[in-house]
Amino acid sequence: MALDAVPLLRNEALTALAAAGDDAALRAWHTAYLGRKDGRLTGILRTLGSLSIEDRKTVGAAATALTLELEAAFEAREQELRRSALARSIETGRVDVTLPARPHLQGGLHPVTQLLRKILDACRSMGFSIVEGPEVELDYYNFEALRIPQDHPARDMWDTFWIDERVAGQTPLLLRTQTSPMQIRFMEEHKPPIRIASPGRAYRFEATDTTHEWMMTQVEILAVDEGLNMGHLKGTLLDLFRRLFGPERRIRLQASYFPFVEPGAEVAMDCYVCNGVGTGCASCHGTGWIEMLGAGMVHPEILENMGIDSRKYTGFAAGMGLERLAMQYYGVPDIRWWYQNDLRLLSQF
Ligand code: FA5
Repeated sequence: MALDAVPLLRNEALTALAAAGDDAALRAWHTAYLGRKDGRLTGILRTLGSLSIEDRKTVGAAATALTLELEAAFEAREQELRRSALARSIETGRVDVTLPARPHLQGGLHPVTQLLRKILDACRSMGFSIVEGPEVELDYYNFEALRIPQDHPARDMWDTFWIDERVAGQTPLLLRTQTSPMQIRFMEEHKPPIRIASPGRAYRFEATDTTHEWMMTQVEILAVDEGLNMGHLKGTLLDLFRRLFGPERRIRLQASYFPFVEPGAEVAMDCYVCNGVGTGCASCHGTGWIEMLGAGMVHPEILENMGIDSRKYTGFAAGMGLERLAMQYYGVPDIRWWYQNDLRLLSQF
């Protein structure tokens, strides 16, 4: 062994220690130079026996001194690395408590759903039960049982999405064009007194514009009992609209035609923007009135078909489209905006 082995090893070990940049490198360095089994210093101590007594003393003392020096240097380097790791983590994980909080985006109910809930709440408090029915419907319920037979011109009032599949032995399938089929489905199963409100989607094969969508939400109202007349229909609708649009609202019934009611009516409400004045009002296009829904007295033939004695019982029904109602309620000028899902619009409600 060369006598300068210890100083050479010292230089090499200290250079390598300065280059060890993390915990793993530090451990590897310790094993390589100070390891009890295969460490380089242990290697030098093992070969002392081959030296003269004089050299053995010198080299032995130098090796012992280097062991102490390297252990101390190791500890110092270890602490240095810990300090800089801590400083780094403080720097990168710094929290600025003075920053304004990020807004917490919260979802909300669609305005049409909000209005639907208001209407159903009002219906419930007037004694109506809520029932729902299928959106994929049989021609029988959507048309035939409502006195709209095949080839009847009144079918033109409802542009229909037809479904290719058929149920064996049944009339064709379609996407219901209105919620009125629920009148039939309910009267098949229940006898008077009847008071139901039936909400749900209805579909029409429609060219869309500012007031026409191909999908809409309707609420159907049906009441069948002894002695019901147009006065009850009018009173119910007036109460409903006053609850929604304010206690001073008035409504107007105009004769209209739906095959399943007699008499039938288009119901309008006085414009709540101009209070029915009309002149110059964009909301009601200067008429003072806003068309709200179709309604009428349930046709006696339908009651009889459902096994309800039409000499004893009478009924009224109404069907309203919520997207148009919501346009009035929230002051939105284009029906197509509801389902474009633009958050700039929807987040306002
Ligand atoms: C009917 O659907 C009848 N079932 C209403 C009825 C029920 C009459 C019970 C008598 C007794 P109508 O097609 O007019 O009627 O539609 C009713 C409402 O749905 C309209 O007043 C309108 O608010 C809405 N509506 C109709 N078509 C569309 C459409 N394409 N887009 C948006 N809303 C529509």
